[in-house]
Amino acid sequence: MRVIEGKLDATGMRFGIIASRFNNFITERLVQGAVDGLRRHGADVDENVDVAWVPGAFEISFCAHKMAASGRYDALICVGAVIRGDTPHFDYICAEASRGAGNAMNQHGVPVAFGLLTTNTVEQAVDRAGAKMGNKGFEAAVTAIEMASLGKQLA
Ligand code: INI
Repeated sequence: MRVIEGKLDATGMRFGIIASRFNNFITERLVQGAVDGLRRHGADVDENVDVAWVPGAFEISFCAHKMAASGRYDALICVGAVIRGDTPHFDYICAEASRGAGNAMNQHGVPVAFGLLTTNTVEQAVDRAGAKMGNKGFEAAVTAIEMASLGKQLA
């Protein structure tokens, strides 16, 4: 049996992080977590990591497509924070962000990790941005490394 699985070694790999500014008190922490996750697994974050900021999670899709199409990255990491309000706006934004990230991944063959928080409350978002529930930016970075490694093996 041949087992194929990604390694958690980001040495020499290039990553793009797409971060939304909306709720930036959360998303800056997610970016920090993602960069920390890449650095601690061997990425040269000064040379090989780009961070692109977009206004809100709705715009993640556009940026993910552009960065995936550029051929510059082994994997992309999307981070953002959508917090439910009183109207259905939340659902439209989350749907577009997830659809866009998935399409960018599959259309361009570049792994895209989805570190978008979609929460009912601010507290739930804080918990997932470096508090009780860890840092989803860090987790997304580890996923991106694993998938980039797997992608290279499958190429
Ligand atoms: N964008 C977010 O990233 N999170 C939110 O919680 C949010 N809310 O609540 O409205 C949000 N809205 C902005 C949206 O992503 C777009 O930037 C805007 O609609 C312009 O296209």
